[in-house]
Amino acid sequence: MPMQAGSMEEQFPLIQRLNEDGELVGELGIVDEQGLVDVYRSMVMLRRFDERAWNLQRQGVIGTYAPFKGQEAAQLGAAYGLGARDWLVPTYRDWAACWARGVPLEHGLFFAKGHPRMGAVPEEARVFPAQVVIAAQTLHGVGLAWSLKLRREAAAALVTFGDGAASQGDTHEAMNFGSVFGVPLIFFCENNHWAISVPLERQMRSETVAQRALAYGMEGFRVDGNDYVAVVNLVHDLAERARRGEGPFLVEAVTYRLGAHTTADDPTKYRASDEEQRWEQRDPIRRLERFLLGRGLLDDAGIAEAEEAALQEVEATLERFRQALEEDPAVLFDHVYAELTPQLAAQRDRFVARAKEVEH
Ligand SMILES: Cc1ncc(C[n+]2csc(CCOP(=O)(O)OP(=O)(O)O)c2C)c(N)n1
Repeated sequence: MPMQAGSMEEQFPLIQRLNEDGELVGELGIVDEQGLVDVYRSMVMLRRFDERAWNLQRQGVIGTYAPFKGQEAAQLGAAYGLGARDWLVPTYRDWAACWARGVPLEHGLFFAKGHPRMGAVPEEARVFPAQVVIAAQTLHGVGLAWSLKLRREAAAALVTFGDGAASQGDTHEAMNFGSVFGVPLIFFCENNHWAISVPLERQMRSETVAQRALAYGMEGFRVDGNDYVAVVNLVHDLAERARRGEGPFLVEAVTYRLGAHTTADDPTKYRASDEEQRWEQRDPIRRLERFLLGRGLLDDAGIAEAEEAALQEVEATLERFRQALEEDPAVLFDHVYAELTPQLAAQRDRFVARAKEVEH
């Protein structure tokens, strides 16, 4: 048994501002009511996109896709808490966060398609390409943040990782190294309770992920990851502190993966439906909706309008995706190196010539 059961949950209490019933239990902080309506509309759109991506895999249009359903508040809170000059270092499940930083949503489809454009992240978004090697991005995040520090840039970085990744050696090396070098980084764990079929209690003996910060001499925080208001305020505050040289920090955003691990997974084989139903009640979108309805900032017409706008945005995203599929396959060579090596340039020429032959 862990020592002093209960004490860590007391030491790292769950930070909440909007409770499960959509009642404000803290300050709105950096967000305003109208801004929350926009965030609600974004969440609805992202949920519809996520569902659509799932269907595209079933239709054979894309390959494996990892849905973020249920994690919208954690991801938008993390992304919108950062400043324009800060950086996001994401995983394969963070399309909502990437989108909020300015990466077009079709990048999630490019990634699932293996389309070469998946690595061509718009530079101004300050987002790394999505990482699928579990936890590797924590080290990249430390390297990036260290470079920001060495260059004296007034910028911070936030690296996301899952509860499963929290057990990986890379994460521990990254936290130790990052802490020793005082890098301006937020380690942001999206604790969605499952690493494919491995539940949190089989993942670690510690009560919380946040408490691991103690071992590395960092400050750690546990935040309700389904509470957008709490997450965005916490990240905003920590990013500011990180820019002042007080980092790194560890944040555990307690959330839940409402969908399957990926389109290649069937969670009914390993988790109980009553657990899923419990977390459905805490759905971040419903929570925000309840708050906005209660404040008179949203009504049935507003909800219907959000759905309509979501549909249009998702259609526009799919259209851009389809157009990219029509592109010359030689785009494969465009986004790996700024300048092709002579060998790659030769390969490209052979590829183009062969493609022409096949066409005729
Ligand atoms: C180094 C490495 N080992 C194993 C895998 C296979 N794998 C893909 S996702 C995953 C579970 C990750 O769980 P978690 O970190 O909790 O993130 P989540 O998928 O729940 O967002 C594993 C083991 C991998 N991609 N990389």
